[in-house]
Amino acid sequence: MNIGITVYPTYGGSGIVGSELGRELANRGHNVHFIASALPTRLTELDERVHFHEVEMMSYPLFEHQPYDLALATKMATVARSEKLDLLHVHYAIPHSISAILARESIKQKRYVPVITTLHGTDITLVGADRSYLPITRYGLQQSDGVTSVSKFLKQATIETFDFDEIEVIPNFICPKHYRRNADLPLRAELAPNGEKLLVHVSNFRSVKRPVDCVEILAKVREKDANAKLVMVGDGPERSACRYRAEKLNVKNETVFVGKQANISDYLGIADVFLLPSELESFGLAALEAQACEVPVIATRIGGIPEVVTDGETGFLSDVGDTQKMSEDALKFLKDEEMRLAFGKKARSLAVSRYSSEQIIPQYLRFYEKILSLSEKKQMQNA
Ligand code: GMT
Repeated sequence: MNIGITVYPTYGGSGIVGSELGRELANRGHNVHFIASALPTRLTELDERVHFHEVEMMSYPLFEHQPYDLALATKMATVARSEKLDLLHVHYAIPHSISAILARESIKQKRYVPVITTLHGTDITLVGADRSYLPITRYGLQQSDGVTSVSKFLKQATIETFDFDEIEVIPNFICPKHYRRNADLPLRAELAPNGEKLLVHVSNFRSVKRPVDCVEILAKVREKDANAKLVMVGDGPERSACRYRAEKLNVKNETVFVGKQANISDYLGIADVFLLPSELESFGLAALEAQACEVPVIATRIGGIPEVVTDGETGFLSDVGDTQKMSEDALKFLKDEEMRLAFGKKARSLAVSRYSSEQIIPQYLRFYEKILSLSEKKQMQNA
């Protein structure tokens, strides 16, 4: 197949999933055309099957705000025709599904290119649910040829907010070869030179991730185990609030901010416990990546997290903001190595058996085939 994929290239889980999906599809012999404003961060290499088409923006004094959605639609239509795309698969509804529908409609006399929209989370739960975007998001869902969501929770949230239920749940995935335990890396010696225990958090430091709670958890853990350290991977708006809290709680020297990293799997591969105290999470990709690296997860019992983290088996779940319980749960792992290892093994085995790319990519391919055959039938009826 010739597949067009659009993602937000630099920020957030939806871009990661879309990019990894493209790479996996190319590995299986498909031609993948990324259409985005910049090269997606996880897409470091292009080859004969992975192409990148940059959305060009014309700057014009009349445009106070550049109409990116229209430039994207134009690029999608151009690429769809020149590369004979079979379908356009967009990640994150706003504005990608609207641009794709516009592209499809603008060229449909020559070639009908079905649009598949994958919902990731805040496109439904925050942005899409806001009154200013709700009607256009609903239109995007209704007009897409196929819609998928990354969790059962997100499907249900979409039904409730948009009264739209034609959604196939296809969960996020990991490559088990890439995400694996690697505790002997020199990185471990660098971050824990005196055998410290490492609590690791990975996110884009938006307030919805509650990264400050990680610092609270560390401070509470250190009251009982002075050997614990916190490694904060990523960057974003809450980073300075985290630093400030670390200073206030006297754990500044034990909280290491390593910023954005390309090699997330290295940090997860050496972690002892992973922290994800989010306020909202439709899936929690970082928790899945951690589990694939045999790292037990301390997270909140919200959104799609309970679909990914099995409370009492692969980690422990708490109410949002309950840093006391989260710190007690983290301590259980730090104190009992046998238990930590057992949870880690179970976490890896569930991650691989339910969410490996070997399981999930065929689900996308079957969905593509279903949508292509349905839209072919529709075209024949309309002809
Ligand atoms: O929260 C983010 O990091 C950004 C956001 C996105 O769409 O880029 O992430 C969402 O999609 C991820 C991949 O499907 C999910 O793992 C995250 O749970 C989800 N974030 C939220 O629901 C807050």
